[in-house]
Amino acid sequence: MKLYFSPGACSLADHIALVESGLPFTTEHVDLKSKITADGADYRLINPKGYVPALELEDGEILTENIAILSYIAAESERLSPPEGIAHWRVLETTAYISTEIHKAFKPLLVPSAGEEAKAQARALLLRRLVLLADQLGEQPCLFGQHPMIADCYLFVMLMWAKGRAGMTLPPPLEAYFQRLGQHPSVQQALEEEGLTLP
Ligand SMILES: N[C@@H](CCC(=O)N[C@@H](CS)C(=O)NCC(=O)O)C(=O)O
Repeated sequence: MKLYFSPGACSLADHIALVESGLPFTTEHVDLKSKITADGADYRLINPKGYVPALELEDGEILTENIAILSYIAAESERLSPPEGIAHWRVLETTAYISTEIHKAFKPLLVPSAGEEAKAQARALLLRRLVLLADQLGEQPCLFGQHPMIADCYLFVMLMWAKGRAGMTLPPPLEAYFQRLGQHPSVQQALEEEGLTLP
């Protein structure tokens, strides 16, 4: 498998999940401005959506969208999500919440032309949505217990953005969670491979 990524982008969630899964994979950097890959290919011919992540499967199929890629990694590795039952759907439910309600809520904070009022509203909305995950986390090390699931891989990146790009102060349980996950070997490996340091 090959993950097309950009350092620190949401593709970092898939990168962490791949390391954590133990599955064999390679990565290829995509310049999101020029849409050219490290190998000099036109990324839009690989993924017409033009954004990362994209995962090239062993048979050459290209899979896109974080929720699909993370779910694929979990299914292939039989790790990172319970295989069946309500616990499986709870992990997917939280992964979808992170993608559609948290990831998308960053938009005004990433667009240079957005005004200060729009940015302040985005921070307030993000905080309200993150608080629900802090409540879900409670005293547990990870969202669903002892071990990271695909939702944790994604949430870690969103918290990294919240602290770094958005300059937000996290609710204390999420700050402690972020610090804990930041020390996790798979997270450290993915960060190192993308040349990143923690905010
Ligand atoms: N719906 C997509 C969104 C992916 C996305 O927002 N990718 C961003 C990086 S985090 C990107 O590549 N942006 C560059 C662009 O759209 O040109 C998913 O969940 O995978």
